[in-house]
Amino acid sequence: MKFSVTSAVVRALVLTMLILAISHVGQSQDSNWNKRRSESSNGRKDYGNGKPPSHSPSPIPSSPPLSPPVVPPSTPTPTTPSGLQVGFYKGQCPNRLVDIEALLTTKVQEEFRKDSSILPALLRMQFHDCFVHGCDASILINGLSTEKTAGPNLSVRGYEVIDALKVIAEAQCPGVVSCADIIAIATKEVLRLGGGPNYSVQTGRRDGQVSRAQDVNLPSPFLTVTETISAFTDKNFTPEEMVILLGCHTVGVSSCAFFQDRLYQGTSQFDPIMDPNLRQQLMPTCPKGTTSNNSTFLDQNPQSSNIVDNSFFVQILNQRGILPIDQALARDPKTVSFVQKFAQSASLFNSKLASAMVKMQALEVLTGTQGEIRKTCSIFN
Ligand code: HEM
Ligand SMILES: *[C@@H]1O[C@H](CO)[C@@H](O)[C@H](O)[C@H]1NC(C)=O
Ligand SMILES: *[C@@H]1O[C@H](CO)[C@@H](O)[C@H](O)[C@H]1NC(C)=O
Ligand SMILES: *[C@@H]1O[C@H](CO)[C@@H](O)[C@H](O)[C@H]1NC(C)=O
Ligand SMILES: CC(=O)N[C@H]1CO[C@H](CO)[C@@H](O)[C@@H]1O
Repeated sequence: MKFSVTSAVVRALVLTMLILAISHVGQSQDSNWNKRRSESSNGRKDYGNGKPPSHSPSPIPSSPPLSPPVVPPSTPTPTTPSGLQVGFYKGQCPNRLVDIEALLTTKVQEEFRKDSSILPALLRMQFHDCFVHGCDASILINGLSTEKTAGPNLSVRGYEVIDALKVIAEAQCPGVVSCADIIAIATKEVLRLGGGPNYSVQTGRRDGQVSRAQDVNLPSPFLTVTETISAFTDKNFTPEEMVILLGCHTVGVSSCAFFQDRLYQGTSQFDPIMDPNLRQQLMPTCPKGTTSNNSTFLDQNPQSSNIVDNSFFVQILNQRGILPIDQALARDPKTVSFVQKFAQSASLFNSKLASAMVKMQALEVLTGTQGEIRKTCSIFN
């Protein structure tokens, strides 16, 4: 069950993170992203014909081409069974008129305009946080053997965005807004900005006081569909909800290590059914027998690799999935009907994604007097 990357790959990737802190945008993690992005663009150049490679750090159009269905707002809402509610922070700041959630949302919009790759970064961070110890910001804690240091964290990015949001929260509303809620608010907003549903995000989470690398037991991309269903059932998700949540792979990238062996005959992972054009395109990006730090888009529709839409499902039906588990969803009888349904209906995917996100963001949350409100998101009080 445990997700393991060879130490060589881990070292290579970590080294890259350091080495690549050179390019355009200021922060190192963004620079790393830009590097990976331009590598991906090279991959894309091989794929498309005559399409110029994009070296723009923000290839997502600022107003997505889709008009996502708007989930009706439910402003003053009662507390849900999880203990969360919409608008928890209304009137909670010393200046009762301060709408802290709105201020945070505005900052998220600014950050997204600067670097739209915070969309996949935060989505993945939210998943990793919620699936380990619930959505309690335990993934943010710095330390020698905290969740952050576990293998699967490797490409989790976006920590600096959360820190910037926390600074705003503490300035306006000291000691009130949890880091767990900041992740949730930010993830909700980037999902909308990327073309996804506009749902009402619930708040009222408290921050956890435990973060241990040994607790990180996220599903590996090499599991079977049956094993993955079982991992999601453990968290109370149906197979359909699992398929929807894996639809978050409609944005973001994967490094070679997770799909390289599908390309080459003679490896145990060799995938003879993969779309031959995709294989041709990926082989130079991830040469056989190397541990390349290159990456490619999880959604191989070049028009929507960073847009939240249902094209990921169309791609996997066309044998153009990247991660082994993503491709497996479109082949396994337990999940293929869901994949077909979402491939056919963008609006169905959008509305079900909204509910699945609300559910994921409420996973094993701490509320009331549980946990704490961290002063600094990366350090326990
Ligand atoms: C069985 C469940 C899942 C597995 C095995 C899995 C695995 C992976 C892997 C291997 C990568 C590539 C990481 C890298 O190259 O370093 C990835 C990326 C990503 N995952 Fe998942 N994932 C799963 C579920 C989810 C869920 C539920 C979400 C969101 C709700 C999600 C969102 C993302 C995003 C957005 C990226 C791209 C990150 C980036 O571009 O920085 N994943 N995932
Ligand atoms: C990562 O790739 C770049 C080129 O894309 C290369 O210069 C760098 O040395 C690589 N890093 C590692 C650790 O392999
Ligand atoms: C998103 O939903 C909120 C209510 O939850 C609403 O106030 C806002 O106008 C909506 N935004 C867009 C762009 O539809
Ligand atoms: C990265 O990918 C590009 C093409 O997409 C390729 O030319 C280059 O050799 C790859 N780098 C490594 C280290 O595999
Ligand atoms: C950002 C971050 O903390 N990354 C850590 C992920 O885990 C590896 C070890 O597997 C650490 O070396 C990284 O620093």
